[in-house]
Amino acid sequence: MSGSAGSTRMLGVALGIGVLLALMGCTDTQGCGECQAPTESWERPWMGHRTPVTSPVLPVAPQDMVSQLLQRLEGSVNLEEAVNPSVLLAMNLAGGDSDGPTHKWLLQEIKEEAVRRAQKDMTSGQVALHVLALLSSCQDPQRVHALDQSLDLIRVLQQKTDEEMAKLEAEGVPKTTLYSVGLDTLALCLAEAGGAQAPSVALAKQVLSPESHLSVDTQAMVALALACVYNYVELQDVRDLLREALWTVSNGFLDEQKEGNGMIGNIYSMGLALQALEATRKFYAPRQWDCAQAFSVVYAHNYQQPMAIAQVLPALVGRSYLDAAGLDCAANRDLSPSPQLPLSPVLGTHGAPRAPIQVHYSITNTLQGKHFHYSTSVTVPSGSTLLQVMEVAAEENPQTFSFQTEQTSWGPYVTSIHGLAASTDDRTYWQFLSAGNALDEGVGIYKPHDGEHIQAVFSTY
Ligand code: B12
Repeated sequence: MSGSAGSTRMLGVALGIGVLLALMGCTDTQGCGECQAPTESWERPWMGHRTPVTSPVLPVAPQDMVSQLLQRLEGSVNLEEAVNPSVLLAMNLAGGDSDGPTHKWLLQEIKEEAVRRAQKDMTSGQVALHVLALLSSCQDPQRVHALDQSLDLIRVLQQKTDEEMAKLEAEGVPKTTLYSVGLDTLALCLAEAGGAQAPSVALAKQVLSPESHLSVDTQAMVALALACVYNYVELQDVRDLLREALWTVSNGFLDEQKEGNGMIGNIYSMGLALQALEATRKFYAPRQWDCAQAFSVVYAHNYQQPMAIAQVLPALVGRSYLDAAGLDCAANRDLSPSPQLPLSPVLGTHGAPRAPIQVHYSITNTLQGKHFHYSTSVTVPSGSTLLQVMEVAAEENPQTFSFQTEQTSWGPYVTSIHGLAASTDDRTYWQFLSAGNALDEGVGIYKPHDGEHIQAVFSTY
């Protein structure tokens, strides 16, 4: 193509985008989610009216980054492993090909898993994630058909949310976590089912309580839930409470972003924090969000874990989990990954043998039963994960350093060390620290450096 023909076409594309942006009502040219589709409202029988938040699939991040992450997400789907509803949710929000085989397989597995496990051994948050994944696939969660059975997943979610709330009211802590209660509330609200208002009030109170120190991830999930419920609530005092909580969370995030040069929490909380800031604009208005600064932090990171990608991708296309129920499933999806796109190389798996490093590893329990503290030093090839360090320690001294893991959506989760198991009833877990600071990655991906001291400390949450 000649230079002038090429630049004419480029100009045409730019003008086309300009017209599109103008039609969308975009207010600036920063390209990070300023654009909102025209909204409409309709009557709801159970809670007044709501305004849908159906923003368009407008790639606000560079298109090739979105396509690459989407491709990585689809590539992570493994027929041998448990399905992850967050992956389907993100694929739908980011405009992945809903007719593709991966998408169809995921949807079918999610329905089957719901029918098989929802009433047995799923937590409320897991049920909520299944509801969100189904809603984003234009499926009715009240009628999930699979394995010759039919299940009302909303009813299950309402029951599990009631259990969370009963414990929260009686003991000040939910059955699982406030993060999950946020997910429950969001899913009930988006499904337009009853039961979202009471938990939203409890969550808003938690946000505003000076005693509760909620993580960025939890605050973000709670903000998404409250922003949804706010649209339905008519009682003035409830609206005021939700507005105050949303103002508090969103302004806290904006302050933290300013202090941290764009970072809110850590790199893995950015996905939900961006989603929350996108969904709560009216609660911090007239304050402006320097979204370009926050997005630049995310652009600089090469996300690999499917869960991390699943949480950040919606924000990169200007959407949030709040859009899960408002997707036009019949619309033409044009963001599906192009098969030719090269993926970044997986580093450090082959080539020259890696130099050995030494890692100091200790395990401590001063919380429960017989207290203990053991230390060791292990030598592993550089680039080894903490999990590999722990495996070498356990091989060398199984009596002391044996441990167990459980596969989760974020990778291997350490459930027990030296025979001492974490318990959801007691709210205990094995926490990992380096030089006294909690690691912000799990053992499956964290790579200690030479001479590093890693501590595993039995803790409460
Ligand atoms: C609640 C929570 C916890 C709780 C879980 C308690 C419980 N029984 O519910 C506690 C406090 C125990 C916890 C611990 C840790 N967590 Co945590 N956790 C979360 C949080 C806020 C919500 C997860 C959730 O409930 N999801 C909803 C449910 C329905 O989905 P689920 O798939 O069933 O969730 C399970 C897993 O997520 C698992 N889990 C929770 N955290 C982690 C961390 C890792 C590495 C793994 C493999 C699994 C795992 O527990 C959940 C409940 O069973 C997320 C935030 C987020 N953005 O996702 C961080 C998050 C997943 N945790 C994180 C981290 C780093 C940890 C720790 C490694 C911290 C540390 N330094 O020790 C430890 C895990 C150590 C270990 N033993 O292996 C990071 C993971 C980042 C990454 N790239 O790997 C996140 C994203 C927070 C962040 N922004 O840094 N966590």
